[in-house]
Amino acid sequence: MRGKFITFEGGEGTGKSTQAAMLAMRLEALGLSVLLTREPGGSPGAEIIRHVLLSGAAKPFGPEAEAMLFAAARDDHVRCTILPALAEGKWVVCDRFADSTRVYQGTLGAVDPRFIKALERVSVGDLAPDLTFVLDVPVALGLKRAALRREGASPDRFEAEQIEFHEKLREAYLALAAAEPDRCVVVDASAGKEAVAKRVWDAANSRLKPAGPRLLENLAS
Ligand code: T5A
Repeated sequence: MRGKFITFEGGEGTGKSTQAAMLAMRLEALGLSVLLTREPGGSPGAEIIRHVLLSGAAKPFGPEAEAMLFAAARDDHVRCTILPALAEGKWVVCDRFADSTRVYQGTLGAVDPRFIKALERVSVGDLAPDLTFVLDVPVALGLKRAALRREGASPDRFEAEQIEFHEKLREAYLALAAAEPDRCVVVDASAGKEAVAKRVWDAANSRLKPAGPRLLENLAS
């Protein structure tokens, strides 16, 4: 049976990597087989493209070129990592996916939505997340957390954008989630890690009803 595909989205420092890892651990504790991955990256080819994108080397070529590079990375990631894992019945938990291109390059970068759609068709095909968490925090808090995570290193290509960029990013994610309520759940991620993880777990449980071998054993005993 095909596994489930869960993605985490949101602005900088909203806690996506943290919550993706915590959810993966909880699913594994049920006895499910889980793959934790991220974008840009998640496959050897895509990790090379990640380096080019986050260094800012592609910025001078404009948002269309960056969108193509994100799509090239995604194409490799989907084919080499995500689809094989889902076919093996694994649950795939992914830190960012196609919504990031819709929001960063589409809404913020003003790339033509038809171009974004065409790239998505080529790189993603029929694959769609079963559930997407949009983590939401006030911009100042997200940027503060992202700076803590960097531990003094310089901000990457997108963290270095102005505060207005991050405000628009937040609005764009909330609009995206409102447009697809069956797939997207907005989680207020300004509380502590454990409190946010509980909100994520409650939503994953009610939407996807994960039942791994250990849960079934417990119910039977
Ligand atoms: N991008 C990506 C595009 O433009 N288009 C695309 O198509 C794609 C896929 C990726 C960049 O590329 C852009 C978007 C991004 O700018 P990245 O390095 O992967 O770059 O950056 P982010 O995904 O933004 O990751 P961040 O690390 O900045 O943010 P996270 O993952 O949201 O936050 P996380 O979990 O690393 O937490 C940050 C810090 O906060 C702490 C953590 O311990 C950590 O120190 N923290 C909390 N502290 C208190 N309370 C909580 N609840 C906390 N949760 C986490």
